Amino acid sequence: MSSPSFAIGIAGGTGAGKTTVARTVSETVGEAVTRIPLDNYYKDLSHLAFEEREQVNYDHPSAFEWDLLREQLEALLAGRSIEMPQYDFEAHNRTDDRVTVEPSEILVLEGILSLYDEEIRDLLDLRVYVMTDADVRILRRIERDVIERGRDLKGVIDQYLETVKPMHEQFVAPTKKQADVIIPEGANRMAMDLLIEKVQAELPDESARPGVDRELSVNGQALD
Ligand code: UZR
Ligand code: MG
Repeated sequence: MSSPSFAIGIAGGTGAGKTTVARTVSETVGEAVTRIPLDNYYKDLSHLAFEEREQVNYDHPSAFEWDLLREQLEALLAGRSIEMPQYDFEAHNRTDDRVTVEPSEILVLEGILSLYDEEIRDLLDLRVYVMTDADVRILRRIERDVIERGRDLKGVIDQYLETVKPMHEQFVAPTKKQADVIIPEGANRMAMDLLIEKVQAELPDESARPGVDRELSVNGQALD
């Protein structure tokens, strides 16, 4: 990779559709896109017992290791590979594995507080906030936590009211003002088309852009 990366931040409440937006960009554009889930930067809580880890407020900015995220984002932007931590939601903890992530043309940082930290924001070229109604978000959260992650419904509801909702209002929702673009209802088709078009325009390889007619030059000399 020769030219510097283009970094996108995708923030928004739990269940807003951030992961779907990031995944759609990544699947459509392909290898040039590297996804950086903010979840992987939850602090290592190995020193706590499982019962204690269950009580941690994961929606508060203090739950994240911002310095590590900043350092690794800077490394990727400078063209260096990183050893990215991995997170286990069942265990509420960082795992022992690290995954080597190579620098790439497009970096997509995705997570509730992606636009929260000023220094992280400064590293981003495009700041996106995904805005979805709270009722839709809690229904998606129930579906994910209860059906996919096997948590009990009462626990999910209590956690939502005790921490997820107040922290969203205090820390996540205000970052909307930091966004360049607000996408309603998650991965809506037109917003995705526009975002993907922008990403493709940032790719250094002309041939990767749709609509560029490579037949118009001979030996690098334009024919027009
Ligand atoms: P998204 N989260 C957990 O449920 N368990 C953990 O161990 C770590 C995080 C939740 C976190 C937040 N809050 O609301 C959500 N809680 O993951 C953010 N409680 O992820 O944006 O994909 O919903
Ligand atoms: Mg997600």
